[in-house]
Amino acid sequence: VADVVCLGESMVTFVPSRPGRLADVPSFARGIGGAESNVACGLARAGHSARWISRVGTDGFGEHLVREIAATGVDTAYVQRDPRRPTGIYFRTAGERAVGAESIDGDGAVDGVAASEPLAEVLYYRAGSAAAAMSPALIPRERAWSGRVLHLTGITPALSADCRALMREVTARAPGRPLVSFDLNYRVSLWRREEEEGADGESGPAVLLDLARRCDLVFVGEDEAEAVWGARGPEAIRAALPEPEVLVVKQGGAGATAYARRPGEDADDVTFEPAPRVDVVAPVGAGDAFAAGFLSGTLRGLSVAERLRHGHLMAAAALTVPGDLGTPPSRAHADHLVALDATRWGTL
Ligand code: KDG
Repeated sequence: VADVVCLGESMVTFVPSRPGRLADVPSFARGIGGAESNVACGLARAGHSARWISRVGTDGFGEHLVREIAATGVDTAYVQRDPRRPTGIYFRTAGERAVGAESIDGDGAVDGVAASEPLAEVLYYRAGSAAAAMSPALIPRERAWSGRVLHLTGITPALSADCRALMREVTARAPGRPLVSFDLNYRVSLWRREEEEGADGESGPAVLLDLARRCDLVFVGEDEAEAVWGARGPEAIRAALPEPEVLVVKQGGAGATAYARRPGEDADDVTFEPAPRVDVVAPVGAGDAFAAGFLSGTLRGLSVAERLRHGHLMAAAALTVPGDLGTPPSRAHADHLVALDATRWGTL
């Protein structure tokens, strides 16, 4: 039994080899991306057994993805290969905020962004990918669930009607199901396409709310919750989403607030932990690293405050590199820092 099973699409990522707009840069460096595999890699690097379940094409990009993810220690034995569909890819720049055809950090809004602040452009080429064909027939349910935690995100239901059916199946409440963790990851342009062209015309906000309500642990960014549900601030978000036992609201550079229902009661314990100061290189992957840190703390039975600090620590490692995956501190160093308040960490 794996500690954590992560299910979702990963893509080969192309990041400009020198700063600039997609329109201008002449060449790109290849990396890997995918919210759920990022979480699996973070957990594997933190010493947990992690499995990633997905589909890739039989092309070289699929081979590269599986090889790179397996190299971090993740079990990739259940990744399916599809000879008829390609592996998804995407191009992005490394700005502070996402904007353009596709948004990586939720709403893609440019309002309020200072002219000097660099903007990220994101272009996905993933429609019709091998992973978009994930469906309830993907793998036998008992194998998918042979973990203590099943981690999912709101990207998968934005890929296709089949993916939405799969998400509903794996989040159905059934005896003996693992702890189901869900990171909202609202990708507005994927939903726009699905809402316009999807077979069922389902709306992103409604699908995401329904799915989040079926999960035990939910991560949401304050900005994205406002963009998707119009809920402003942690209290309003908790009021809109009272079902999960634990709700974590990420508040950017300020920190994160966790609502954890007291066993047998209707009331929550509310814990805020400030984020450490970091010199941000690229924000992509930080949310995934945060989830990996929080999940690692959950698996190790740490307090909610310590889980949040572990999340911040892993996020800081991802924020300070251009790619999705940072190098987290050693277990001993992490344990030392997690025992302290982030205000005593200094700049990471
Ligand atoms: O969280 C980082 C991911 O957004 C990135 O790796 C790409 O999975 C991705 C997506 O669908 O946006």
